[in-house]
Amino acid sequence: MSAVRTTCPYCGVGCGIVASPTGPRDVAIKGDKTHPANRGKLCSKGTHLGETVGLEGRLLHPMIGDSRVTWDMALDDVAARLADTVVNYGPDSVAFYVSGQLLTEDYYVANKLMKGFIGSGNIDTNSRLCMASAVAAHTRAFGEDLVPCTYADLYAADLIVLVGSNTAWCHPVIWQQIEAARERTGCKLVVIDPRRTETAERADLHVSLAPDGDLALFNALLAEMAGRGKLDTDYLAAHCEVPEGFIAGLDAAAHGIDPAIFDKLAELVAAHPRMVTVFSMGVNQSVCGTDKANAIINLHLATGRIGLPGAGPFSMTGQPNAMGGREVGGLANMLACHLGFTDDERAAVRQFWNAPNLCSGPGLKAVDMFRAVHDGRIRFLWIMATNPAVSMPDAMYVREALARCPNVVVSDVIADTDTTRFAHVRLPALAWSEKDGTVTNSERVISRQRPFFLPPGEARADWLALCHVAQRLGHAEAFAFDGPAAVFREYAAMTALCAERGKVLDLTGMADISDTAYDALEPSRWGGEHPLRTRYPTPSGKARLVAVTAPAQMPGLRLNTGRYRDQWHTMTRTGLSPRLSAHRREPLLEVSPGDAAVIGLVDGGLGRVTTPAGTAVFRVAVSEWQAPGHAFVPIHWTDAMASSSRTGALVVPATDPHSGQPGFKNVAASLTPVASDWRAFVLSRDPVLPAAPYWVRSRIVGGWLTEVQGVGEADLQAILPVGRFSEVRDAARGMVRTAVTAHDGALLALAYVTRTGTLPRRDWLVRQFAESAASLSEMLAGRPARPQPDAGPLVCVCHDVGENAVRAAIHDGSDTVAKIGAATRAGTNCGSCRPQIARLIAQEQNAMQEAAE
Ligand SMILES: Nc1nc2c(c(=O)[nH]1)N[C@H]1C(S)=C(S)[C@@H](COP(=O)(O)OP(=O)(O)OC[C@H]3O[C@@H](n4cnc5c(=O)[nH]c(N)nc54)[C@H](O)[C@@H]3O)O[C@H]1N2
Ligand SMILES: Nc1nc2c(c(=O)[nH]1)N[C@H]1C(S)=C(S)[C@@H](COP(=O)(O)OP(=O)(O)OC[C@H]3O[C@@H](n4cnc5c(=O)[nH]c(N)nc54)[C@H](O)[C@@H]3O)O[C@H]1N2
Ligand code: SF4
Ligand SMILES: [Mo]
Repeated sequence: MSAVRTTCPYCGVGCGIVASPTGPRDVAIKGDKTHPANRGKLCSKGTHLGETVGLEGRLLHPMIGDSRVTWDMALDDVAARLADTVVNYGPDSVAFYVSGQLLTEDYYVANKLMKGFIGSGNIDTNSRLCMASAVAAHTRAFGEDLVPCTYADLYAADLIVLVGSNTAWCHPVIWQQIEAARERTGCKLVVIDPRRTETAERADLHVSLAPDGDLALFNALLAEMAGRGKLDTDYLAAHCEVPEGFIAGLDAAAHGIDPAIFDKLAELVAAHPRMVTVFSMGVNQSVCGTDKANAIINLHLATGRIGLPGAGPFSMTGQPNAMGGREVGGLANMLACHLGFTDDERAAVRQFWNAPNLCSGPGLKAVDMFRAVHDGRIRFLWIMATNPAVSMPDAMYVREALARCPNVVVSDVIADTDTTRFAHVRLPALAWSEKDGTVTNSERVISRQRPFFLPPGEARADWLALCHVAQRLGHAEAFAFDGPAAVFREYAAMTALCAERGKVLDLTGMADISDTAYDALEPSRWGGEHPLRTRYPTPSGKARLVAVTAPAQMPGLRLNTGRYRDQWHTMTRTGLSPRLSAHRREPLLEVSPGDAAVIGLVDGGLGRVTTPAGTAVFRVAVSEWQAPGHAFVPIHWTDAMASSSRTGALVVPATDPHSGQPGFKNVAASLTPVASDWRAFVLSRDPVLPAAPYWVRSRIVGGWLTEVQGVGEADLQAILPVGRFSEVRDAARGMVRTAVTAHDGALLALAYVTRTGTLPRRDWLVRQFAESAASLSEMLAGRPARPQPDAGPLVCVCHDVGENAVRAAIHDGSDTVAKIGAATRAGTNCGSCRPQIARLIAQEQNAMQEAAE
């Protein structure tokens, strides 16, 4: 098969990819130079997609319980469960919980089935956990869920303010383009984040603030701009509704941060009218997330910094198709296509769909939906393309809810996830590389995801499984789509209902697109470059400033949660990649040195986090980058990958009153050290399951690396594979090292235990294990017999360059990231490690300077 142009399945940047299959499940991945989102660039996750498209762990057949069944049996069963539940308990006793990782076509069909034909508003999506506050803020300010910017604005701006966004890790291609713009134009960069991140480290100004301090900060900034005469009074008068006394009521002193930092920020903002404010989860995931987003939008409206090249508030989307889901109406509080639930809108939708049972109003939002499952109001739940047993707040409660629910259907690509464990029926979905449809990225560009592998086993498109159930429920005609293009045509035609009501979402130009034209569809943006400047889709035609009040600061230690550069969510895909797993092999509890000292946490030890919702254990990393009073843990680890490092178990289900979005980033917590008697790690071909209180596993070439820590006797023998055991012991230090080989001498496993000593270097052993290069005695020694150059911890995953090579190049005179790239190749492919290289340069230069003094 020749090269196929498709779109990356990870983040909302929506990078174009050229995929060239090289075997039945092998593919070479390149950035698509013609795609407007990335112009050929890819980050580490996109670059290494090839390592995640194998069939390992795939769900290949429909399953009822543990029995493989035919699609017909599974679909009959799902339809019967759904129909029975509706007959006995009414339409609101069933629900769909879907995902921003579905295609627009999947989403459209799911929404149509639930809201139009089953007759309940109970379809919500994991975008509730992600974008709901931005959606609510857009709707309050603009009258429609509209992102008023495009990536081009980032290159036209003189000042970029990143609020609650670790762009270098989470939207890396945007980050690379921001860095390029800074080099070209000298554009200034501000990062507002309680933590110092690799993004914050590279900024002209890092504003560290209290959790949820953004509201006070942006209100104060607006007052300060008013005081400095920087408001655009003409724009305000002509195009905005301003609440009585709003601006006069703001306090320029109540910003809650160091006054010198505030002054610097105010100077930058005052001096640069071409300003883009990018915001993501540090804003949205908060019990005041909608207000925070409106505080940002208020500043832009009042200074007229919107709808012009290089100016606007820019909500960056998380998932590849969170935007598509918002467009078709996948949130419980939208009806369809940017339409709400007024009589007029409902009548229009009823007519368009010819819907017999149009729902009467909004359904339950995610957190409330799982509450209703828990208390038995919802008795049928179909989960698609999301892993709520991990990613929902108060995940233990969510698990209880799933365990109690009499009918759980899960559509996934993976057979065994923390969520599929609760499923009565599992339906095998098509994965990226097989799926066929469209997604919309952060800048409203619709792109095609195209298949380049045949569906494995009996996997089927999600939209098709939905149609087959709809047909069994008696709605054959309304769900007779013969392909994704047919679904897309209907959706595009339906946007006429928005356009007729003065809204911007309008795809009617594509309502008649032929199958061939759909197949060949080039990336296309709806709404144009700047849909909002002089006319807003509100009744008055004006934008609305919204008066928002800063919350009181919460006392005590606060837990913040977020992402790592090379892992995606619950690791069902990135966790398969040895290269991506090398960046962070364990989930870290990051705490400030002061807090660590007081609590007794030591760097490299274990720490327990306890919140009102639950508890989890992580490896401690004492870090100057954490502000005192804040701790940070990653969201990615599940029960499939670790003994007890699930962050979802820690988050309380408090939500924003406007958006229903949970406050994932500001949770009261206490920390305690965890003592252990011994520490170990195991390299094995197949996963091992230690009976120890702490273990974490990660992918390596040719197997798994499992870190283990425990109390009492260290008995790892029982979990090692059957074979010939070779052993080295040192009783004094409680050291045991074991190698297990097969009869033909092939290495099966290595295990290293110590009670008081140190363990050998993992990275060297991981390489030997992959290549079976070193001798058995060298491996038991944990080092080569004759010393060899040591690469050190991996920096560049693409070109396999270690820290020591980078440091050596710095000593040889390479003093910029570009020069390091020329000398070592590090950072020259995906560029995700460039912030890390910059930090190594600064470190080495400091060290050299100190040595010279
Ligand atoms: N590598 C990687 N990339 C991803 C993803 C992934 O899983 N892995 N997921 C994708 C998805 S779905 C999403 S939603 C995006 C998320 O992308 P981001 O929003 O960039 O990611 P997070 O790490 O969740 O949070 C961003 C930052 O918010 C900060 N923050 C916490 N509280 C506050 C606060 O009160 N105020 C401010 N100003 N900042 C605060 C955190 O310290 C953190 O550094 O990433 C997308 N891209
Ligand atoms: N504590 C804390 N929790 C968080 C967050 C946080 O910052 N802190 N962030 C929240 C955010 S922003 C998000 S977006 C969520 C993400 O959380 P989830 O949506 O739960 O995360 P994923 O791991 O992406 O789950 C996607 C699932 O869908 C499957 N899948 C992939 N493609 C397809 C497909 O085409 N069809 C089907 N049927 N299945 C598919 C995958 O195998 C996987 O099991 O987590 C949220 N939870
Ligand atoms: S920035 Fe990375 S993860 Fe996001 S779409 Fe592009 S390649 Fe994929
Ligand atoms: Mo997200």
